[in-house]
Amino acid sequence: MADSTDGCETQIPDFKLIPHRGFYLISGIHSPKEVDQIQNWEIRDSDIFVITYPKSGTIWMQQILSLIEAKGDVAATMGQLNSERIPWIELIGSKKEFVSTPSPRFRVSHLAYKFAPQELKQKRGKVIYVARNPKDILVSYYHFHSYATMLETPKDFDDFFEKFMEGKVFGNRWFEHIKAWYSHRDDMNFLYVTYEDMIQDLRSVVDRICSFLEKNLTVEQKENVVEHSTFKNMKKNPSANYEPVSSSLLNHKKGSFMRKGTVGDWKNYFTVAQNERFDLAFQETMRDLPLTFLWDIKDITASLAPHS
Ligand code: PPS
Repeated sequence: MADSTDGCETQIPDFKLIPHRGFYLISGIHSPKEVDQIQNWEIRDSDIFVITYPKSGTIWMQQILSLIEAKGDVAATMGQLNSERIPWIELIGSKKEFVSTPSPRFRVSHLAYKFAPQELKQKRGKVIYVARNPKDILVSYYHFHSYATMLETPKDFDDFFEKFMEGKVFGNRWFEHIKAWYSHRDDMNFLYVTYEDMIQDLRSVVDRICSFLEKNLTVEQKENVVEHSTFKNMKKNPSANYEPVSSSLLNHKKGSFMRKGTVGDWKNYFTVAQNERFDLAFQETMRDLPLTFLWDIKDITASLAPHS
């Protein structure tokens, strides 16, 4: 079905992107009517929402939070997918479970700021926004479009690059997603974390999250949280890497959720011209936001090196 108001629509075999109030949802997975109701959800002070643009480290934060709740005991987190322990609010039918879940309720969302519960915007509950450098997001999302059956497989990288820049993907334009959430940070109990922070010093990020959530963990418990949230360990943990998810949603022959887990993979994909275009869009859109990103794994190694 075409949307005459913004003229954008993408057809895919089983699922399709459906424009709804200027934001793409996925038919069969999201219901525009239910998404519109989210703003009226009653929020408890103990609720914790993880907000991400796709491919920014959602599953990683789900793993960290699950482990913090379990005080580092990985055995207590096994047997349930990360998305079952910390579900998406935008999926069809999510409200019923949200209402019946005892506190503290952990949830994730890729939705734009405008769809968020009003009470969250009045400092009820807490928000952890995970951001990632958008060039690596683009590459990760490109691969995910071949792996996830609910998303249209791109013709090639150039084709996906254009779609991402135009925002013709679930999540729409990265620039607008982060801008809206971040510029309203003072209206919420808000913690901003980056994927690159987590790569650089996961232990410090765990400390920051624990103090934000007022969780008292021992040194050993925090070390266990870190240990079981590393890329290497999550990759071999079926509950943390979506291995058991049905092939009707994820085509495990075409990829894996835990793909590379690094910083700077975009350099293997972007042409010089694409990089220049991206930088220009970044400078134009982000100039009012005090946000910086690490774009290369070498920047991280350099910042960890002892200062002479
Ligand atoms: S989704 O589909 O939006 O929920 O995907 P999301 O979980 O946000 O992002 C997936 C990317 O995060 C990487 N990842 C990690 N990197 C480093 N360390 C750990 N522990 C980790 N866990 C997940 C995952 O590999 C995807 O990135 P790419 O670049 O594709 O590897």
